[in-house]
Amino acid sequence: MYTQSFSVPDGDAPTAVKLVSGATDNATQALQDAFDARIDADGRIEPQDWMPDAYRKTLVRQISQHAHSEIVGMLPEGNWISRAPSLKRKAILMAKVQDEAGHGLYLYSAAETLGTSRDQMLDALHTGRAKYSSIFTYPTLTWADVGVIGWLVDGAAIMNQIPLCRCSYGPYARAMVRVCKEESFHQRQGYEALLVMMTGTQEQKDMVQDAVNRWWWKCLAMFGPPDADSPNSAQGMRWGIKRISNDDLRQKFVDATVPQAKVLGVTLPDPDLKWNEERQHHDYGAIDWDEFWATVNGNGPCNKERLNTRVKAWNEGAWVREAALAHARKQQDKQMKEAA
Ligand code: BYC
Repeated sequence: MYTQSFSVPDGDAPTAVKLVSGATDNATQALQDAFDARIDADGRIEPQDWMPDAYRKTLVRQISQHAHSEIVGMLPEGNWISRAPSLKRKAILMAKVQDEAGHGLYLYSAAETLGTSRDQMLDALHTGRAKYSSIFTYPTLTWADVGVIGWLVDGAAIMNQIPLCRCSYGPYARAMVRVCKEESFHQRQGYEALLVMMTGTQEQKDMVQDAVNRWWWKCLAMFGPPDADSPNSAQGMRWGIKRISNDDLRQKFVDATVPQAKVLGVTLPDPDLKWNEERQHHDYGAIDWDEFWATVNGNGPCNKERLNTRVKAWNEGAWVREAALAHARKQQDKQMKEAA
């Protein structure tokens, strides 16, 4: 399994990329130099520190998309809470889906420290301007999908997110430490649920294999476009936001998952998947990037359904937000009166 001990080697940021400068005068140049020096020393940037606009913008983009992915990610699995096959599985699934809501909240809070309000971020999601992970635009057709999401989707998420615990922006890095601990549990519970199904009837085994067949390629695409087609990677890595490239993370995921699939007794649906002795990695087949981009651009099988569900939840929750604000105002007035 993927664990907290996953380590990221130092010094693999491409130094050929120059740090983007926001400096327009000497005073700003001094701030820029201090920022650059801290990044080069692998230090942390905190909310009160000066930072170039482009760094701030990139972080808001990535963290808010990440937050949106967490809360949209609650939906495919949430659909199965009422149909979980036992009380034990229902309790586990409810806890997991609740954890994802928590991850969204830590991440919105981290993004808010950059000066963008939660309302602004949610408005971008609800109006279709913001992205969220391509993986959550696919339907969960059977109970085995819930196990496979835990094993593969959360597994891919951990692979991508453990390096983010060392991201240069402090609030994001700190949020990711807790997120990764919880994701590790999510991944193990998914794998365990599948192990149990694989000791069951032939119908259950077929269900697991079918779910693996449908999710495998989507999980490989989750890591984002190939490095050569990834417009944000070089700068993100130079800033210490990303630590490992999309392709390298994808390769780590494939290499870690192949032995897990063997233990589980399923086949990964790729005839080109084989160990390459020379590279000391697995080779794998071609990912359908046209499908990936269609999904990212809002034309995946469940994009509309996911957004409609989020917008409905937001609208129906208006009275809760109003009541909470009214209560907070009342408490504040009471405290002011008592203090007077
Ligand atoms: N889906 O230059 P690139 C979870 C976009 S939560 C949609 O490589 P970057 C979980 C990308 O945003 C999973 N869009 O970008 C939750 C960019 O578009 P913009 C979410 C994608 O930022 C609940 C364009 O493609 N994890 O796992 O350097 C339950 C070019 O890409 C995707 C995170 O968000 C995608 N898959 O790298 C269970 C982790 N991939 O913004 C599980 C944090 C790429 O320029 N984010 N795009 O318009 C990251 O690590 C990075 O943002 C990415 C992309 C690796 C995703």
